[in-house]
Amino acid sequence: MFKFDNEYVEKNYELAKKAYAAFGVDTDEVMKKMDDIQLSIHCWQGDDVTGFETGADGISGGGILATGNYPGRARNAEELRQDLDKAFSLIPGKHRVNLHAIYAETDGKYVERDEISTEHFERWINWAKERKIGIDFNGTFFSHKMADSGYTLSSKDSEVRSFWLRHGKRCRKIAADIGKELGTPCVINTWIPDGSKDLPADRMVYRSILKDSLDELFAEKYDKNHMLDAVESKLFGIGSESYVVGSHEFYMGYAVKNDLLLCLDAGHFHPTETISDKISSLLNFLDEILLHVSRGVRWDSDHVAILSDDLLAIAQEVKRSNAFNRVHFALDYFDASINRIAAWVTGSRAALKAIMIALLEPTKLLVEEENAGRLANRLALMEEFKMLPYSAVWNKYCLDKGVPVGTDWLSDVAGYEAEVLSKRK
Ligand code: RNT
Ligand code: ZN
Repeated sequence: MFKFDNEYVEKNYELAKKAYAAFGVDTDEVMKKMDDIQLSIHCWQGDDVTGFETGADGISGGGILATGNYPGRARNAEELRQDLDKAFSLIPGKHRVNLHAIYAETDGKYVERDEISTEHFERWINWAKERKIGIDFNGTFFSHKMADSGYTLSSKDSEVRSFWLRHGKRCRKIAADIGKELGTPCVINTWIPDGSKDLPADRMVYRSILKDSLDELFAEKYDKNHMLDAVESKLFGIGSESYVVGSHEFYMGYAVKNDLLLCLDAGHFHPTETISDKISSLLNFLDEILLHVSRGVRWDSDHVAILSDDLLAIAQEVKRSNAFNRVHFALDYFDASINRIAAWVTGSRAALKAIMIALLEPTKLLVEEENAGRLANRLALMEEFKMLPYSAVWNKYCLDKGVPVGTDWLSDVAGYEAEVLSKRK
């Protein structure tokens, strides 16, 4: 495989620096800005969204599905943290980890979801403290017998609904504790699978129930320095093809009215609909938003993120709106058919590359052409900027951060697979 030597990387960088300077962009500055970018890296890629509850055997239902049986899935929290450490060592920068309630550590004891508390996340908190990284959180409203009807917080069954309300409230308290302990607000995202395979006769009733449930769930106010609430919509899932209670319009209305973060998952819209154009609209009404960086492929909303036009457009919109301090980039995908560390690294590096390319864009020049009405020039410059030597800046950034350049990290993953993953039965 092609291997970059350091001299090649340095020389290329010097040339790239000149090319960007010609358009008024300081590449050293951009690399400094990259240090402030913290992705929220989802723990659930490491074990196919299984979690550690006693008796758990992978996600079932709930509109999401991890397919594949590549060997080496993390079977417990120790293994998952070890795998995350490996992935983090191959991704430039310092990033957060995103947990789900099912990653509670209960030492072999079955603790019902409406009874979990911060103590079950103590080891995660200590691990994050040692690494000086933040943690984000999610209630888990799927893969559970109380979710088998297809409805949770919007259920007509008050027993089901109150169970999930107790779970959600516990999760918010855990998130607030985590944020306080770590000194960085914990973003807690609420996604529920509620919906229907076939046409509902009464779409209104579930949405009214969900609204009431959310009012109760979010009634308790927490310090925003400790915890930030987000709500995530979806268009359809497996088994909820005809109707999803928490649709985009539903949650957009709810978030705006109640001053929450809205979570936009790139895989949760019509196949030809992208989320990039939504960012500047939402930021006129919301302080902050959460993104789930993912890739929809046909019916699946959760393929490994890649440096696609869509992802680049998202990063450009955030850059052009000068909103990196208001937009949280979280990853959300799960592929069980390939090496899971490689899946983390590929997706994380893709997100960072997109952000770096956006930061390197000579946006000022585009806006000048736009303001002067020279729209042909604006288009021509946009085309030209696609060819700027961002890869040389990216390689230099990786080198400076002490992570492998190019695809050198693949041999690290192969070594880890041989030594660690392949021994897991
Ligand atoms: C599901 C949502 C949700 C989940 C994670 C595991 O469609 O995207 O964000 O993927 O919570
Ligand atoms: Zn998501």
